[in-house]
Amino acid sequence: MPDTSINPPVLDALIIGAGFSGMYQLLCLRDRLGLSALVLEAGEGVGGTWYWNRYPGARCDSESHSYCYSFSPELLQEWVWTERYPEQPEIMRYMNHVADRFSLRRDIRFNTRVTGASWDAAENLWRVETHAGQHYAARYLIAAVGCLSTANVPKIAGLDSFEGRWLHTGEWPHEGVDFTGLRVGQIGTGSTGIQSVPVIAEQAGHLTVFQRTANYSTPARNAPLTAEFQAWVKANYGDITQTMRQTRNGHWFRIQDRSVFSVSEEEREAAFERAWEKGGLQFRSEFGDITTNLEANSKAAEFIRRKIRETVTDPEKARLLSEIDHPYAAKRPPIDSGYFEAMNRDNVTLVDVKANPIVAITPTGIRTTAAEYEVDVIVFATGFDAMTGPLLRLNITGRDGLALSDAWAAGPRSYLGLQVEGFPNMFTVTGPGSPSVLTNMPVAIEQHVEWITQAIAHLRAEGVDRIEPDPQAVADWLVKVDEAAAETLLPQASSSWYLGANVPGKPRVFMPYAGGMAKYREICDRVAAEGYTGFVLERDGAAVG
Ligand code: N01
Repeated sequence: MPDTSINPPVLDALIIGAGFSGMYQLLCLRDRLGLSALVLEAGEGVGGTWYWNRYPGARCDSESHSYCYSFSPELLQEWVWTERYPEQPEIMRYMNHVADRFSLRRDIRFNTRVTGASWDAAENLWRVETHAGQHYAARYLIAAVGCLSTANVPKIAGLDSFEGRWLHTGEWPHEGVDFTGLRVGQIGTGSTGIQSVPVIAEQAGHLTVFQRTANYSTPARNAPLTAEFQAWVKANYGDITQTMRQTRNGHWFRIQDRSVFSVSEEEREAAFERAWEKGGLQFRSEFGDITTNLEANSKAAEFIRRKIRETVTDPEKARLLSEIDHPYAAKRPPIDSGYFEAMNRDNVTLVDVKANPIVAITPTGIRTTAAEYEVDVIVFATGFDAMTGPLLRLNITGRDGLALSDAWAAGPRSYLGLQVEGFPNMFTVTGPGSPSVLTNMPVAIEQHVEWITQAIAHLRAEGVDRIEPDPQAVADWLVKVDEAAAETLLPQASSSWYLGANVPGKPRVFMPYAGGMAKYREICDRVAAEGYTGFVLERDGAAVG
């Protein structure tokens, strides 16, 4: 029950998180709607996921000119990206620039971790508590906590007994870590692990990589941006932004319509080769059916496996790295800067923990069913309790004392990934059920933030005091999310975090909406244009409209 004995001033909106989502949500509600809005942020600074993910090699897999806000033409013109893929410090400089340029800091409370939020039905407001015992109250609660902000440290017996140091990539120390001469054990070979291996290997005395599931990766081909490209981007931002809003996954490149089987074997090979040389996530855009047709996918998959085998000189390492148990891009495809090449270093060992699982951390290392590996440092590149984890740890209680953890006991349920039944006036930015992690995130974030802003403006204009999804709309949307996933190969990767498979005990539900960003935008726009169909709007306890 909310503590109604404490009565802080009632704000129009409380936003949790000062990453890409929370910063833009603040700007929209405060500067465009003129509302009183405040952001509560656990970190000392802005940046969200990028604030915490400072691990060696941390770099964005989206290209820099597309991994930014598009709402301000002036900002697009004045900010200059220096590399094809921005490194974490460059993204942080950008986020800090945005915070200063739009005077956001004055309405962000840093070092403030939300520990509870509950709906006060009598007053129609959200009451929020922080780790320091502060109380806040607001008409609207907006969870802008990101999808990948709850570190997943596997519960391995003996971790407490480890005498060395252990770290998770998603909670990396700000002062950095000096691996010089040390024996490092890295667990995990997802997008993060694939980025960190080459950098740690350069510094460490020895790096032992513990691989559970082998992963496809294509070369990033990062490079400084030329003045010519920078000028081209500035001159064409209008078109680039337009394309990003129209494409399935919010990137600036289009996925070609043609089938893998519409060209001869030689042409296909040449196309894959060109894409490999070009580098980046664009590899999957060469043909339209790579992500939907298993046979078409197998052509791309085999090409990548062959490249791995050609790059990695040790036959056993090459086998372990290229025996991949899922279709290409059925898990989020990593891109790398020398991952497979790093495997050729004398100081890098690869351990197959699918065949011989890790059973314990000992005081001096990591023990599998086959052997013990002595290490000084353990790096957990083991990912996140993705999508639901960041929301569940807020301890949210909705209508009639319903805890979000109970509402989602069998998996996340939402309407459009924007609202949860039983949680009036609460919005989630890029929540489960929205395209979110399947897209270039800033595109998904801007769409959600703008939709929420427009919805709140509508509610205020119409004197509506509650909005909540209709149960039938939630049930129908869940079916649509399932159907959209089933039209792709995404559910076929049994170890995917999209399915919650990386966290023991987490319900296996395909969480993001795979129907594409452009289609999703259309659906959301239609819902708003038709008077917020699928939502229940109430004024003084009676349904409106
Ligand atoms: O996490 P992951 P990540 N024992 O969950 C392994 C985004 N990202 O941090 O596959 C042994 O993908 C696990 O094995 P398995 C991007 O969306 C973006 O790498 O579960 N191993 C896997 O190998 C990405 O998808 C950028 O069998 C264990 C690894 O740890 C998402 O973040 C850059 C284990 C975890 O891989 C998450 O990537 C980097 C255990 N107990 C990341 N538990 C950008 O460019 C887990 N693993 C924006």
